[in-house]
Amino acid sequence: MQGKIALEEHFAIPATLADSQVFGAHVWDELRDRLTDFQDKRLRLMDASGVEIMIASLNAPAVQAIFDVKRAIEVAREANDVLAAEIAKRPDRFAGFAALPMQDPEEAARELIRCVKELGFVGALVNGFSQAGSANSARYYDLPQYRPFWRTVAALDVPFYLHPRNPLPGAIPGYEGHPWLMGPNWAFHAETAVHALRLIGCGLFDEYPTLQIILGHLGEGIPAYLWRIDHRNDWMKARHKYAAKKWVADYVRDNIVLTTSGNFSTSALNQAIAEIGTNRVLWSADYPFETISDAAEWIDAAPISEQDRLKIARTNALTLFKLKI
Ligand code: GRE
Ligand code: ZN
Repeated sequence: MQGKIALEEHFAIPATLADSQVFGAHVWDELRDRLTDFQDKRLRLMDASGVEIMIASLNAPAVQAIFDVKRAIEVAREANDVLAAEIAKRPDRFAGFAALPMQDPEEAARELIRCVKELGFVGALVNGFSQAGSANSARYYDLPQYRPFWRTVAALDVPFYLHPRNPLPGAIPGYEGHPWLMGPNWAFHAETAVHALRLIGCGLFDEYPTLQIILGHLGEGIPAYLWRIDHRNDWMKARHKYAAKKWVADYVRDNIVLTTSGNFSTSALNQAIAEIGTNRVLWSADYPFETISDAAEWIDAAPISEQDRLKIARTNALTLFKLKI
């Protein structure tokens, strides 16, 4: 179909480019070119697969891994300015997610306001926890110091994409000696699912019930475990031990939105739809780490109704981001 909207699609600036090299060293010449290009190959690949609009975001872990807080603030601002300049060349084809220096919640809120109000961005994309002050620190956004930041996100009424990053080296002993388990093979999903569940459990969505968190890769595994999480939360009628008031599934269905980025599995799509509903599943590719045509050919042929295909590949995004096209 034509008119698709894609929303987990990345670019890099010189200061963040090297972060992606480990994920594609064997195809680095091509990957590097794709990460830094906007107006040439990216647009041609979008045209070839019926993608009308790409909501672009910085690569990973990028700003989240810059533990010099001042530098993290500078790099986020620079990346957002580069993105705004590229969008300005083709506002009919590109939109933007803000990179945010979450190391400093006040600065992150300020930068998000600038990006939404001055640059016209449609939300934020953040690569998991932030290292702040030292390499082995990990700040997760359920921590109390982030509540004012979330108040800003809720007031701006824009979605927040929680994108994967790897856990810190040595943080999970079970991964040692098995580097193939890192990154998109496994660790990205486990890490991001835990972060999303922390946000749910801390009561954030009781305080800001309209907040919308986007998860890629068809939910980072959460749809497959939704029943079991709440089953065990209620085991033998023991009250759940998190601060939030409702069931985890209630928050997932009210406050979480999923994309198909990098997970072109029809059974995973069907499970996501069954658990969360067709209004909360959005098509995406995960360019340039995935191939846009693979994602497009898959959704174009997926055994779902034409009405659901249109929602997943286009109209759910128009609604979520209030796009006027
Ligand atoms: C991503 O951004 O989702 C990503 C990477 C690196 C490898 C694979 C991948 O940043 O999906
Ligand atoms: Zn991605």
